Amino acid sequence: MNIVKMHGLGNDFILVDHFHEQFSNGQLEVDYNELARKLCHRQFGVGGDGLIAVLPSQVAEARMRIFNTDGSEPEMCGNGIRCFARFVFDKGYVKKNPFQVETLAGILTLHLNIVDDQVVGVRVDMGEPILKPSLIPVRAEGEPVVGAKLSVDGQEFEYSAVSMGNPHCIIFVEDYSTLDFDRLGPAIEKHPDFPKKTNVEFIRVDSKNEITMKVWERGSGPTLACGTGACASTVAAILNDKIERKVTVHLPGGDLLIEWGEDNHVYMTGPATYVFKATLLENSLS
Ligand code: ZDP
Repeated sequence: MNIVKMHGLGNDFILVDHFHEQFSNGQLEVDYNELARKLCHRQFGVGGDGLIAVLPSQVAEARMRIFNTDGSEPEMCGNGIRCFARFVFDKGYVKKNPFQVETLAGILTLHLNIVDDQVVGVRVDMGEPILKPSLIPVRAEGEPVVGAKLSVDGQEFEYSAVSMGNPHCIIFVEDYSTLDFDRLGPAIEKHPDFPKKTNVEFIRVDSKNEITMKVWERGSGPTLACGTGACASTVAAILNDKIERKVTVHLPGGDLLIEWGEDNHVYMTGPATYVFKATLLENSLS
């Protein structure tokens, strides 16, 4: 099996190219959940924050499926879809620009920024944020969910909840040095108020156009960046009247440009980088 390793701001993915694979009964017989668990492992596998399956689509130019390191399948992945876009374009599977990609969060439109035949960045129309509690999903009153209360091990936190196809719990912090990230991240991820679990973002507002974010991802733990998380955090900070509609989000792995447009769509712009391509040996994962 051939794989390609890519990353978006240090959020790293293993891409498995099944664009031209033969389907039986319309279904490809690959256990991606199992493959993700094995390949993403940083000691026993290749290492990655997620596995991306590159697939053909009936309704868009290509279809992306994304899997977390624990094998679960989220609806969407912001950093992953930029890597996916660069890959399918460079492979010649997609010749249009902009073009559309099918995901579990719907069909998204992507625009490649090409300089000297090279994809130097991707702008993704991430669609409209989902603010209805039952759809995020979160057990909370009111819409949007802003300033809601969460009790974790007897400690109370105020949070905002936003879905970008996948759920996010956003908490404002002023000082990261006093944040018990490794304990709170997994505790909030699995908090019963989030029936499908949640990604957790701790954000600091630096100015009207700048926020800093530290993320604990559902199903993958701490990562260097999260595209959907940066979008959800921007929306949450705007709903809390803390920032303007176009901001730079500083993540441990670098910066993303996020804009919540007047058309209610969230736009994310950032890089997609190759690391290597490789062939897995037949007995390598048994
Ligand atoms: O929702 C989830 O379970 C996430 N772990 C999916 C991955 C999100 C990602 N970090 C992103 O950039 O949006 C890849």
